[in-house]
Amino acid sequence: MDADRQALRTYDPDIFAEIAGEETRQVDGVEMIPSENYTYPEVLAALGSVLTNKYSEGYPGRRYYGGQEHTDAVERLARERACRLFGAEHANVQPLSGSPMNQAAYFAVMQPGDTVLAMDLSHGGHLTHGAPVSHMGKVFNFVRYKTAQGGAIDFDHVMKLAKQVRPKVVLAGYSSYPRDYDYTGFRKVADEVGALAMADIAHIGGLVAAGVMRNPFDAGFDIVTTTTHKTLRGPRGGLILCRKDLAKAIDASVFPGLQGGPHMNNVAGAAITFRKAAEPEFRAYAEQVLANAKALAATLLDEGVSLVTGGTDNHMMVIDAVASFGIDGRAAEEALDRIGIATNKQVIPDDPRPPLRPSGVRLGTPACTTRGMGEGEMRRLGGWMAQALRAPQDTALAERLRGEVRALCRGFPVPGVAHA
Ligand code: DSN
Repeated sequence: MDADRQALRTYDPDIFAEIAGEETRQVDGVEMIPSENYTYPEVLAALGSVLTNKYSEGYPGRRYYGGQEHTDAVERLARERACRLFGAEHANVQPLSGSPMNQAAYFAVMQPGDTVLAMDLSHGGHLTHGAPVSHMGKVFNFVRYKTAQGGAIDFDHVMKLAKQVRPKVVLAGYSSYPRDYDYTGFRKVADEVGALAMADIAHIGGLVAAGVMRNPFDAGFDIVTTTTHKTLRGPRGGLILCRKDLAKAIDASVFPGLQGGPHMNNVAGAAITFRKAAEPEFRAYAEQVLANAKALAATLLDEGVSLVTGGTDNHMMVIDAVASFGIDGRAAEEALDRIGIATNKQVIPDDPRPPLRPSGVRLGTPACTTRGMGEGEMRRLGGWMAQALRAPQDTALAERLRGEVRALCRGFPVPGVAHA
């Protein structure tokens, strides 16, 4: 054990024990929440570095505090690498996470009360895409489109809505939608009504960076936001990419508009992440994330499981647990937790059930792919999941499957965890 860990163990054994417990949980279980991943040891080192001590309000070369020679260099590297990776003209690397990132983007280009066309939450949109319970849903006028049968976007419907409500922003993006988008369709809608086209690719940022999913900038989007910790595999954080002429407004909206000092240890971690994501190994990982999702979806479909939209084109899928097993999403999440597979309950399109007891459960393959699991492991896991969900009360079965999952996990180390 290194000296810092030893010091923590001595000083605060309670917190030390919880961190050690979480390490064991991550090692012994399969992480299938599609927004989670294991970051790189190099990123963990940056997060735990002295950069966490530094206040850096402002931007490189224009700060409100002294002593910025190293933080300026870090932020410049992060911005340059992000622009290169995504083909963007400007990058703001300071948003603390996904929600502030989208809030800052909205306030950069809209006034309170302006209209945004975005995806309905139950069809896959995110809270910050105008859910009435979110602050953004109160500040801006979100009009929300739904997906058509099978999950496709009905662009005639989106166009009709846009002509009616004349949005300032047409937003493409989701946190629970297992298909890819035709960004040119959204661009056409935005052009027709003189709106900006913005994409929130928080979930698929890593897959877009690797070139295995479509990049909204290729369709001429104006603003693209992504978190840095999901498929990108970096530290928790947000990234706003945009056209050069929007850079000033975006930067002013992040700081001083919404935030104070950026977390420079995170910015350093993001810079490392963007460098990693440009390497051939990352492309191989991203291809495997998609192959694993296809294999897992095919296994579940073979088991007679009902998947929202009938399958997946990205890293995630949503099981309709009520239709498949006659249990709600919370019961399904708990049954899978008992066998060591972490997932999350999820609303499905026009779900008649409440958010804490919805009809669905959402799964994804980024984290287990980072550990090195492949299609063979997905087939085994899919079979175990179906067994567990068919008999959620069977404790002997759950115990046996828990043992199988633990044994499987032992063959796939978690990056950054030194011990098993
Ligand atoms: N919490 C993220 C997710 O799980 O999709 C989005 O904010």
